[in-house]
Amino acid sequence: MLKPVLLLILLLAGVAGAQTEVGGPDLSGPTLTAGQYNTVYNFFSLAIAAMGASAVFFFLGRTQVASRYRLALLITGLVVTIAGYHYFRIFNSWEAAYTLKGGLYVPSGSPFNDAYRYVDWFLTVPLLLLETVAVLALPAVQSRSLAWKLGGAALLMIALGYPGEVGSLAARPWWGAVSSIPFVYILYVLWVDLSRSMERQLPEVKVYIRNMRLLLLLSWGVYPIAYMLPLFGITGAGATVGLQMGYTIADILAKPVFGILVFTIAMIKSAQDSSDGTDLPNSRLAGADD
Ligand code: RET
Repeated sequence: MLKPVLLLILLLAGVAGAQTEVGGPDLSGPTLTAGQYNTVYNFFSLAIAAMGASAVFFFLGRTQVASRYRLALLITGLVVTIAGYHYFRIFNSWEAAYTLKGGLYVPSGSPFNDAYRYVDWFLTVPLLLLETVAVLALPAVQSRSLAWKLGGAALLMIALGYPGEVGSLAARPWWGAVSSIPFVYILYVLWVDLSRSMERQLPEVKVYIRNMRLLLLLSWGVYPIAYMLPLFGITGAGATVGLQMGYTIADILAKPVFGILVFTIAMIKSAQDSSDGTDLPNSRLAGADD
């Protein structure tokens, strides 16, 4: 499983690299008003604060839950740390991409590097799915199988979307279409496979798992829609600002807010485990025991 995925990623990296060298898209942005520039600036700043603060919360919060759920919180903490770092880089790139001239923000010639998002997704999207599987504390065999299916599909989805993002506009729908195959598969696994394993969860936890899936669908749905916008001629200052705001809101929902749901599930399940005496020292044992 791992080898074909790695080979495909290397191949796509080559395709994407070649495409950017032979004159990829024009990376210099449109001229912005001070209001437009500052709105994006403030949204990036908000994302850095949200990711940084939630990282502290999830790392410290690990001690509040039973040991079998600590892995889920560790992964959640890592996801927001990685995202915080990338938002810091995106923020710096945004600052460098514009200069103030006559009251307007004009492109400085240094391109705004939005590809940081893909680097971020490549690491955090599989981890988000692993954190979802980890907090369910299912039997070990079931957890492993779900983790491979979801993690592998997430890597493929991002790797297949990237060449369309950096390549020519004509190629974008094709890459978008192939990248949507693993996306649909992830949704299928979450709605069909996971529903089967949900039967053994507490009714209270079931509600949170449903909300978690719904939040995932709503926030993740933003990315393929945003990807398609340039194909409908939606470009220019308004589109740039709207897109960056949309991505930032979706990222905060998909990572820190999603993480809070994971934390809540871990708390409820920990309380239940200690009341019925099934709080075992590690998740592997707990899983095998279920
Ligand atoms: C791409 C390419 C076009 C088709 C599809 C895509 C899906 C992207 C997704 C990204 C999720 C990102 C998350 C980030 C969290 O901060 C790659 C845009 C389906 C679903 C969750």
